Amino acid sequence: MPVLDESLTPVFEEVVRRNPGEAEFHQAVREVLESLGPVVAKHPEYADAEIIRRLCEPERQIIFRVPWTDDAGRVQLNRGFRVQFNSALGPYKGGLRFHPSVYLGIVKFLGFEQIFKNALTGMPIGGAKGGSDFDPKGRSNAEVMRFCQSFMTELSRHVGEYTDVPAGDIGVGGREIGYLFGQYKRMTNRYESGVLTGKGLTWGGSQVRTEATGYGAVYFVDEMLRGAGDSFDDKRVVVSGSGNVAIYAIEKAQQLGAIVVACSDSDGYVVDEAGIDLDLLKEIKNGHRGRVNDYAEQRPGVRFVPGRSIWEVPCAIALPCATQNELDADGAAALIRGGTRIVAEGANMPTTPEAIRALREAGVLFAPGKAVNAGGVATSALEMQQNASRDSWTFEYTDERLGEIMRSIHDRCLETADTYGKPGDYVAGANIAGFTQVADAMLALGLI
Ligand code: NDP
Ligand code: 2IT
Repeated sequence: MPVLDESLTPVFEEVVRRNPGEAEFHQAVREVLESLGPVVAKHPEYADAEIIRRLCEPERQIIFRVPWTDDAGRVQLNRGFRVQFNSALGPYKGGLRFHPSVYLGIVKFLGFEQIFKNALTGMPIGGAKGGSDFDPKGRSNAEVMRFCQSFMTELSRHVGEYTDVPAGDIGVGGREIGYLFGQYKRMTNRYESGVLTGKGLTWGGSQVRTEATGYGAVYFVDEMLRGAGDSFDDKRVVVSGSGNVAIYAIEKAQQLGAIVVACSDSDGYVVDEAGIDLDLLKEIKNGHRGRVNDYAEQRPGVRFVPGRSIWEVPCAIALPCATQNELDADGAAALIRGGTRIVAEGANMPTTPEAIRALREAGVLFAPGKAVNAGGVATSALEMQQNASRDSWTFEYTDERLGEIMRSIHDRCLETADTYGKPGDYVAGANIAGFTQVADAMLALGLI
């Protein structure tokens, strides 16, 4: 493991001691702290004000019971979370994840990452995350609705357009945001559009929000390629996952001339040497909530490989777009063997620390999720802007704004990395640029 700056070691040890058993949260904190050595050396005022220790402690953590009834009339029980991590830059902002693996440590890692990601967007939004261990798979629409209504019955006390603005994440898409918004509206008797983002286009949503994370990730990689005098044209690309982020990363990469040869879900991956047929994939995933295995069955010549790592498929560019720690040391070794030149994280923390180290040692250009996937939350902030002015922008205009934001995040990462003596290091650039912006706001706001 890279060593932490001497002054940051006790901070990290305190985080581990105060948050026992939360391995993903420890991992996310450590990754940021590893970048901050040159920052604390240059800015003693941060240490004097205990900025880093305060940043690692969420402002508020809410855990609640979510009872609901299934279609057979049986009582079901889940646990709900909202971690309001930092509001120095604006109202808390971040997604909700519904997945059986959700527990406090996952919500805290995601909320912590969100602080720096949101700062990088340059928009006035703080960091938060929430969710539940509810598993939407195999549940009817009516069950998902009853769950969402029960979840929002408690969450409504803690959110609001000036307080905390949730959105989607794994297992939470347009359907869930609709049920959540409906229940909030009913409980408050207010059509408060700005309380949630990712809304439908006919009731306050923004153009491009659905596509934003995947498109944004590809815009970011396009800038990385441009820096090397290269482009997506004819590049072999592998995208893990087949949900919201993956689908729109595939779409934009294909529009820019790439050949996306593989995607996956938690059952396995498919290889389609001719390039993924996105209409078919969308129909299966969005239309029927189906599996990539169904894709292989419906398309001649496509292989479904169950239970193995997608990273064994050779590619020039790998975009992990599924979930945390999905790309480990073995995956990194396979990518290096397959000739991969760029790994950019569409998901949050999909690459393990060991894998990141191996990739960088092999000279693979690596860009972290908090920069690469920031287009989703940035477009959420554009949705909030439209809601606040009761306006709605065209697809083209919103997409142009997204492109500008991604280019500016890319350049800011590289400029910051340069300033702190780490040229070309996207991880250091993203962590330091996000951190210093939040830290300066915290200093200005006094001891809060
Ligand atoms: P979706 O629920 O739409 O899709 C998730 C995809 O990842 C599915 O294909 C799913 O497969 C796969 N997946 C999820 N968990 C696992 C797992 N434990 N093992 C293997 N595969 C898994 O979610 P999103 O596309 O919205 O999110 C994907 C990633 O992007 C997450 O890390 C999320 O935090 C991040 N992100 C999302 C943003 C957004 O705007 N939606 C913004 C920024 C980041 P299966 O169906 O089998 O579960
Ligand atoms: O991880 C993320 O940035 C998201 N899931 C999107 C958050 C948002 O508020 O749009």
